[in-house]
Amino acid sequence: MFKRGLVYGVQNAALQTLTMKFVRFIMKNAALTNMPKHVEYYAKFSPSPLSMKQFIDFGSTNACEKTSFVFLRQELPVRLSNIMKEINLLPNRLLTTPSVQMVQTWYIQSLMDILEFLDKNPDDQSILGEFVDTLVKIRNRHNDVVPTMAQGIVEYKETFSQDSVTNQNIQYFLDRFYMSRISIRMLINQHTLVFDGATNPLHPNTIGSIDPHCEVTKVVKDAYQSAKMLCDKYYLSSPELMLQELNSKQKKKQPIDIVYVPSHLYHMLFELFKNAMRATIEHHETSNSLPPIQVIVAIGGEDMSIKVSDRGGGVPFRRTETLFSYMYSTAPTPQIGEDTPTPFAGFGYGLPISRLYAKYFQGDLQLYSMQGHGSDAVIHLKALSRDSVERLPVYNKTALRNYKVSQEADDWCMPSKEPLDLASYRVAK
Ligand code: P4A
Repeated sequence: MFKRGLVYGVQNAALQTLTMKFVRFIMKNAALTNMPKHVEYYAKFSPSPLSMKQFIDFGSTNACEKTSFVFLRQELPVRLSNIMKEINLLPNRLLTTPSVQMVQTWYIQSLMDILEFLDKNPDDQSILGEFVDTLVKIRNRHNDVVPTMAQGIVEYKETFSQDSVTNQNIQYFLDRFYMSRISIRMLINQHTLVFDGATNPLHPNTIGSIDPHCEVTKVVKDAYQSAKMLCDKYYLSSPELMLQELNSKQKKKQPIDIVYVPSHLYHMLFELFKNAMRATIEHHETSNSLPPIQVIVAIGGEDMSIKVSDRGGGVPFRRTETLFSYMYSTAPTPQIGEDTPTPFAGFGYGLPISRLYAKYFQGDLQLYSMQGHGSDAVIHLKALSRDSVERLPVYNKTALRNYKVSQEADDWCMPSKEPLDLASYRVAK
């Protein structure tokens, strides 16, 4: 019995290895042979960035589902193909990991799904219905792209060195890849939300996912409350919120509002509050009072900015960049039973992806930390909707060149590990 089981186990393992090799071979060849034709064609087009005004016009009373359909069946293949070209430029050791191969097959499948609609009649109402169903299917297929890519990075890190060139290359690719994903999901969300017939009963005045009068402090309070709930759960206390609004541009005393996607703003603020709370609590472990988190919301002629300040002791200046690094913040998923840290903050890609959300409509997210004191995280967004235009990666010669950077010597000296004793050096000379 035992022997047969063992033999069977060995055969099974060998068979599995062989099957995996075969699957990878097929997937790699499928990716390399089936893809080029359509991808090559659509990657020659540049994506067309939309402005907030265009998003709103697509989704307003004069909204035309037909126009949106005709636009998307061209624009989605263009955005998918542009980024698929960049996936193909990843170093082979990363490109051939099962995770990245999986993501690549999702992109191929979704491209094929949309191309099915090329020869369909836009005046046929049932075609428009099928298109919405296809978009929903595509959105669901790509739900787990972020953790799957992260798994690919883990696998790659195990076999490759974590030098700064590798870090820069991964950073460059993932910033563009995730920005492309944010934009594709935005297009899909707008079409499916606007043309599903019903208005959102909770937010009757939103246009798809856009709120033409997004009250910033409401979102600040929501995000603070959610982070506070988590924080109370894990640490049994939480810092207070002090909120100040400075309205110099719009009518004074009126709440500040902008044309924006509330879910994007919430995502960024929730992340910043979790970080600020964690730093505050861990820095004041021994004292029995916590300094509050101070938030300032300000608007001027060009910018609407939100500053989240804490007195959590800050991080060394040298480390602020690593807080935004995909490579350095990718840890293997903790094994069950191991000493798992509290899943409160500091996991995964919170900061880098929040910064992408800010940049998506021409804003930014910056962290100014003073070690020994605390951190200021600032979200800068455009105050005017005409300045809020999608910021999209495009595949071209410049992008291609950025994937071909090689490991060359730095043009700045490395500090010596054991500094010369200058005094004795001079004597000796
Ligand atoms: N000090 N300041 C911050 C952190 C520390 C901080 C921190 C130890 C570091 C990592 C982390 C969460 C917090 C902050 C506000 C921020 C970011 C970092 O927005 O006070 O998780 C990765």
